[in-house]
Amino acid sequence: MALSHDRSHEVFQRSLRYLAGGVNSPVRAFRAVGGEPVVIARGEGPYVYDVDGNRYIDYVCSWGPLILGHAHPAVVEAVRRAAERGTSYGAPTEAEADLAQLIVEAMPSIELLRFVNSGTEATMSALRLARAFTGRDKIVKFEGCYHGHADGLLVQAGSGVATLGLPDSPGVPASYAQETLVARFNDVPSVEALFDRHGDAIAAVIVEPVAGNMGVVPPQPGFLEALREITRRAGALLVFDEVITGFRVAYGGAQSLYGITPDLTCLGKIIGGGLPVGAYGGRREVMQMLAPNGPVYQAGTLSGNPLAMAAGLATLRELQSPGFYERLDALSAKLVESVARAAKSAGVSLWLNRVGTMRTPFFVDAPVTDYASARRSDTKLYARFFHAMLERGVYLAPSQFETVFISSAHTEREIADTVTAAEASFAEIA
Ligand code: KE4
Repeated sequence: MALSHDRSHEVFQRSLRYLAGGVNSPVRAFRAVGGEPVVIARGEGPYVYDVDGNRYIDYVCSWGPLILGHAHPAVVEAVRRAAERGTSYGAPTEAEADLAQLIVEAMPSIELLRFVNSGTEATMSALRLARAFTGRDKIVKFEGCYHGHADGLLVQAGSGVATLGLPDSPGVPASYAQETLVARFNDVPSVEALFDRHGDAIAAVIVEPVAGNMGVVPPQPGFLEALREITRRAGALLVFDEVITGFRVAYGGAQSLYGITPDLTCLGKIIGGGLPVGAYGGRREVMQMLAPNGPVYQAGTLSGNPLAMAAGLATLRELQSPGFYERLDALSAKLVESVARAAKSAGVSLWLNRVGTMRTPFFVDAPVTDYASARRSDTKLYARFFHAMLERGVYLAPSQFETVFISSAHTEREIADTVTAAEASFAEIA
């Protein structure tokens, strides 16, 4: 029996009157999968509930931050207690030092850091710093990788840009875009070619060490090592955008998982426990260039906000519990294997990429190792699968080119229910 979405429809129609596209971030509008978004009323553990009272097993997890699930008691209590003391001071607080210390202890490549309010601010600021430190202007990014919506980074980006098939965003002056060079993920020669041609003008290479915004694409053996060597040799900085992977693929992020030491790291999502946050940090000699120590300016009214710090601290403290990542990794592996089996028995071509609790089911019958291969996915079939699962109470990413997650609130029960829904959904769309 189809779920009722009457109230979602009513609320979304009202949103359309006041909000551009009815949303505050494009991917939420369901444009890539069709239909209207369900309007969420609340979350609890592994579930979200829409305004019609329908319950869904949530695999979007707010696009990554909610590694503990929705409304985790420790996070709610920490935010409540912080709010009761006041919500913002615009002055140093102890919580900022506490959270910064946890992050520095988790990621030794980060000797100093700065909190900001989003991943976009983190990457934008890190690249300004890299340009100042090297005295160079060009940046190398990878097609299909997304680093937020700062002007120079909206070039052949992933996530919502890929989802909506936007060539690149209008409004970015050609003079900015031309400072951004684009290579192919997992393709070392494409990086070497750019350095051969522009080497002494390249300030930094920015990369998602595990791509999450073309869907999940793991780094092939040697790829990250090559980026480290090429940048070191050329005097450019290696910037790891760990906004998704930080504290997600391991407590020490992808840099600990793959044993690579970047010069700068960008963080977000999990370190704010679901509240607005970003951070960037790295080598002391680079970070010392930041005002007030040095000439590179970056500021923010709500940076290091007490509520975000409280939620981040409560979250990271939970992540330190023994066996946290091992249990989650095993559950994620079981889910992927079961869904792959279900697709195979229904005769549906599926290529599943997974790194820990990051995964993407690509509707394609060949390996997905970069943006070009990801783009071969059947996005129309993905859209049908998305809605078939939604109607069976499973909330996936409303785009083929995104990552889905699990949280520590997900249990064998939710995995079993998801597999049952997937078996029926594959049968429906095959
Ligand atoms: P925010 O500015 O959205 O906090 O972070 C930008 C960002 C930077 N780097 C990486 C690797 C990211 O994945 C993101 C944002 N991720 C998207 C989802 N893939 C956020 C979801 C959205 O845009 O609504």
